Amino acid sequence: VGIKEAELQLMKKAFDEIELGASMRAKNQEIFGEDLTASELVHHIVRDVRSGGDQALLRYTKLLDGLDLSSTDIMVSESELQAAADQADAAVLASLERAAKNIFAFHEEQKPKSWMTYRAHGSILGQEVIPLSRVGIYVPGGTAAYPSSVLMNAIPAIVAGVDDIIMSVPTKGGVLNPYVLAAAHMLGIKKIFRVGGAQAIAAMAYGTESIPRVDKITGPGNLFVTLAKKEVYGYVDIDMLAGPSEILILADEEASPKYIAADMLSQAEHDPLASSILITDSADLASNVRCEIQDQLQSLPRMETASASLERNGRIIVTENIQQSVHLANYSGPEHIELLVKDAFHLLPEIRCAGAVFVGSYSPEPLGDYFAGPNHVLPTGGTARFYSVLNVETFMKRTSIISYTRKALDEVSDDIIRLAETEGLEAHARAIRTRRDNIC
Ligand code: HSO
Ligand code: ZN
Repeated sequence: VGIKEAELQLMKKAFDEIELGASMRAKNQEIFGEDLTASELVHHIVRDVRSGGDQALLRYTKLLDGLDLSSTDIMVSESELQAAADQADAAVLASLERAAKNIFAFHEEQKPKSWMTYRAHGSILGQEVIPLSRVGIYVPGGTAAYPSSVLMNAIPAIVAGVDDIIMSVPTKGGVLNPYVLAAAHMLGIKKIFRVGGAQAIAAMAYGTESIPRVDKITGPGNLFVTLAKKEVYGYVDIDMLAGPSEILILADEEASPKYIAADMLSQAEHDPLASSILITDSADLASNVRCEIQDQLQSLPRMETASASLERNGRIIVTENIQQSVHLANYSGPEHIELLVKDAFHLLPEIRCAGAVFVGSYSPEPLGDYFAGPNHVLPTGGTARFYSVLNVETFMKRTSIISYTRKALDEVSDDIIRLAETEGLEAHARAIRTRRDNIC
């Protein structure tokens, strides 16, 4: 399709290939006295927090984040939460509230129902959908401390009916982003722990003296957080393994280069590892977008991050026709895809692999990031092949219900006995036979 395999591979960032940065390597040496890979380092941290509890958690928080906490200040106090809410700009709070309202409304629609159905001879089969008891939301720190992500993670959990939602947030110097706290306060989340990284994931997975053990951990994080989620998976559930953010724009000659450039930059400003790709069958559009990006980039406050990201993972790909564009888009399986083509809804059924689809010129990605209602925690790195967007069911599990009457069981007894005997499981066969033959 006119594009090299190597180029496509660039779109797919495999975590295993991400090297430990130099400063992390030095820290690594300092802590363990050996040159560990990122996964090995995370393995040590998780193991130590599992066995050492708070003490190990505090030790790693000091070593890796430079934050000297005592057990008593791991949890954010009630007064700190209240103070953040009181100091927050009223207009920002009002916008957060309007966003929350839309997010609640959208997720309410998703709520799965338990059901029961009658089968032959009065037997009943069903499925119960049960909320998880306690979940842990990881909110990244640094420049990625997003209050919008607090809403996106917590609201589906609230709608699902989770009893206890806890949150962990890494902090620079112990100070939390006030809007992250204000968003949590708005939703009634009270247990917020100022720890982050692999050690926080381990603490939520196994529990420590200060942090209760959860059933599931959700929310994006850096490489170490992601590797830690992978490490604890199976002992707790996780939502997904998330990587840097991505946008893929599929456009034809009628699309606006200004809109496209703006949307690509909106993704590029997240992270030097973020990726922004335009696929179009119009060479004219491609070159106009290129100029527009240069123009718009100059005045961007986060120019440095955005240009690093574009240089590394920015692509403009010209195809021969729209079918090729669709093929490539599906192959890449992006986190976000924008369809900026005439008759975009016509194309929609052909998009088989993407976290979220934004249809038409007036549905730019930030609309979904903040406000429309659908979730912004989405599969990345091509994992839209098998992961879904975070949703209400992420916070629920299904249990089957089986209730047969005597007559119903009698009717199928011979089949079950035959199958049990075929598997060499005589006790199974007898459990049926005692009932069939009415031996009490
Ligand atoms: N685009 C990000 C979400 C986000 N954007 C939060 C702004 N704030 C990943 O989907
Ligand atoms: Zn965003």
